[in-house]
Amino acid sequence: MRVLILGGDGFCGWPTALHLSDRGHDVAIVDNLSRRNIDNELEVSSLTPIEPLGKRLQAWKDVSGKTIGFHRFDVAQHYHRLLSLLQEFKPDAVVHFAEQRAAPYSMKSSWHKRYTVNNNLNATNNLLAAVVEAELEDTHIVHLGTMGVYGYGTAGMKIPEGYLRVKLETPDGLVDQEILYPPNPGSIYHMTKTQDQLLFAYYAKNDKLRITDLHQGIVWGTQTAQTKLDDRLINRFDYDGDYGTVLNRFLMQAALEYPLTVHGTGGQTRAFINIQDTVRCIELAVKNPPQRGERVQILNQMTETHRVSDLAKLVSVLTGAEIDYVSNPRNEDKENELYVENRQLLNLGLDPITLADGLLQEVTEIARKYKDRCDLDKIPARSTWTHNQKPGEPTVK
Ligand code: NAD
Ligand code: USQ
Repeated sequence: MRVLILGGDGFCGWPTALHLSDRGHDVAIVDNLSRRNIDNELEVSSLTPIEPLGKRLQAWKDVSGKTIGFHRFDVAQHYHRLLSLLQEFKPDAVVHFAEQRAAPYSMKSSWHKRYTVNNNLNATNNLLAAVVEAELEDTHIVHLGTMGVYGYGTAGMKIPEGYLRVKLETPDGLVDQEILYPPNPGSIYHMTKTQDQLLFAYYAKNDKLRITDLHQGIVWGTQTAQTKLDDRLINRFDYDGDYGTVLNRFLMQAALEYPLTVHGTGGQTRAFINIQDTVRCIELAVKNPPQRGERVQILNQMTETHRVSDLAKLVSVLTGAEIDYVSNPRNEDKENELYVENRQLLNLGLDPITLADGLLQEVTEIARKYKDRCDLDKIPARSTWTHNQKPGEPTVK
């Protein structure tokens, strides 16, 4: 298959590009390197020493003999570049990662809110409009969405895969209907993903585009079978207060003997998936498109749920790290239960990696290896959701 990967230099996109290339697909990446520029803006870098994309691609050629193409442009702004690339490359699938993905970054200021909305919604709409204009009737669009579109409190109900069955009261009595699960985003970033869903639903209905939306949980881990093959292929590891996600942050903090920064009481329950399962799920999704004219295929891409305080205790037992309960910089429920349906990817053959599989140790070792690259000042989460909140500064250091 010819697969175009939008956002292929990022944390999920890079290992996906390698995985699909390894499986024999003809892969090309589009990326505007905005993520690397945001590192410059925040004055932070990946804990792991990632190479420039040109070096990464040369390393992959040296190791595998395979070539991955690269096109550097902004999907949200350069519509005609995207259109002509689609017309030339004629991809069987486009995997769309090219969005600003950090909730805290999206809440930093009015500029960051507007940037996130403009970037994410225009990237998605440009892709959909260009696939229609290029008349790529069979091209399958696979988008990386988020579990956060659902909100996390469901009063004990299992979150279905995208759609909710409801009964409509009509003059003829109750009528069954399926609707998109009511969106309930917890940040401007998550809100853009709920709006992406409407764009997908509309283009699937009006233009019969074939679309899969993967509602992914929090990704943890860093390396995959391919990124391990050569130091120059190493994947990024975000640890800072804006981009670092919770479990990777705890593992990195433990490696540095820095108290684990639990927000509030840590009663929030979230969905998780290891990066190696991310790339496998995307391959499964690419291979299993919906038919033209079908509704958007929505798959919950997560393998387990954990409460943040339980994760902190687990990492503490594993490593001896202290736990610090810091004031929560976010506006979110203090605690919630979370039950998630994820049968579709399991039925397609996903065999999940879990926290119990020994990988926590492997990630801690990577963090230990590169701990000298960490800037301790970048660890606290300082973006707050509202003006009157206090940032999550540690109480102990
Ligand atoms: P990332 O920021 O590491 O990667 C995104 C890539 O897209 C970057 O390389 C960036 O430069 C590029 N990009 C952004 N806007 C672009 C544009 N307008 N034009 C061209 N390139 C652009 O993020 P990630 O962690 O790899 O996440 C990828 C996707 O997966 C995101 O859409 C995110 O919402 C979703 N996701 C991530 C996680 C996670 O835990 N990392 C969890 C669930 C869902
Ligand atoms: N948290 C802490 N301490 C920390 C960091 C986070 O207690 O040091 C808490 C947060 O308050 C939150 C939870 O951990 O309750 C998760 O935070 P996170 O930063 O790990 O995840 P989130 O902001 O939800 O975003 C990440 C990715 C995003 C993706 C989302 C999937 O950055 O791209 O969409 O996970 S999900 O959470 O399922 O919506």
